[in-house]
Amino acid sequence: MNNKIKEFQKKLVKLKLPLALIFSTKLKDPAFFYFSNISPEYALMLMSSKFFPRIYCSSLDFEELKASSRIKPFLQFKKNTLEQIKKLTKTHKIKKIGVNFSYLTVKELKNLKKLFKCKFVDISDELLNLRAIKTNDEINIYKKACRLTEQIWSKALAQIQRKKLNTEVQVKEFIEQQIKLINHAPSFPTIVASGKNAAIPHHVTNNDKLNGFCIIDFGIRYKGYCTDVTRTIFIGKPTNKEEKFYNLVYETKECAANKISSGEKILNVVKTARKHLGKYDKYFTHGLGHGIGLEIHELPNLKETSKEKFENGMIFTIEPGIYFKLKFGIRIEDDYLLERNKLIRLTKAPKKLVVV
Ligand SMILES: [Mn+2]
Repeated sequence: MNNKIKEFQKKLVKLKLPLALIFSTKLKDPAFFYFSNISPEYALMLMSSKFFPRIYCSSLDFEELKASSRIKPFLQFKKNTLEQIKKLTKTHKIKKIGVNFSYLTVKELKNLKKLFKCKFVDISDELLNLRAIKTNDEINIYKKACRLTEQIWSKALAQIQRKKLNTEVQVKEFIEQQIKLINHAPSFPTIVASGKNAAIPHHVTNNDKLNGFCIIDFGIRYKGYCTDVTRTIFIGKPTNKEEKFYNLVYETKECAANKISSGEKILNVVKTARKHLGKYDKYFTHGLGHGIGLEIHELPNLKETSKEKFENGMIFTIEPGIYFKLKFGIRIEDDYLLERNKLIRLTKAPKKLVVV
């Protein structure tokens, strides 16, 4: 992560920002964890464009986090810490300070403005762009996280096949229990949507009995990083037409994946996927995918309005779906890594519809 710190410092120089303050407060900025490997209750990271950063951490978890912090010096946050930093800005004639607007409350920013007589500049885009390109360490974490995610799914599927799990909520609870058993957490509340419910992309899992197409969308948080996969299976006997719809969604995912290379415009890939759906395009009502990382939705955003290009080191989902209101829905989502201009599928949704 030291390279990422250097890269960020270069961005600060470009922005003519000699100083950035990254806070871990109520809103827990993931950028704080990104650089330091810790997520304190209350702490401040002082990031200068020239010097290695330092952390001021409140006494609450100071001793515990001191050892695991990647960033040293690791100092105690005291009553006068902000005053001292203010003095520093005066001595060095600093007029502008970068802060992450996405992770400060309005009140926190207001208080900062009151104390410092400086201009505060939003650095949220720079931080997000930095995080979009994964380091080798992050890639290794992801490979493991995706393996664990697949194992959890295999266990859940086996239970569904044995008729041990018969309702949406039973599947959700089983998956989340298995995630806890290996000492991890779900990256978001598991979605299980079956029958008509599957036509609602973010349906709230309920007690309905599994029937027809069944969408299961879940992920785990492993060492801070989120996976996100969706499987669609069929309970009962699908018609030929229903099987064809599954194949169409699967092929759309493959078709998008085949188009991806470093330097390819994201919007072109989205257009290719939509074109593949043909007349069913209008039933595909959400984005094609999204970057994943410390947060479940990160850059790149696989949307038609995107102006970005795919780059090596990006980890993202591809998740086409079609939804027929009050009838059924299908979504297939895998996690991918673009590495050395090769697209690697980190999770593997089955090509053939799984029928239970
Ligand atoms: Mn997703």
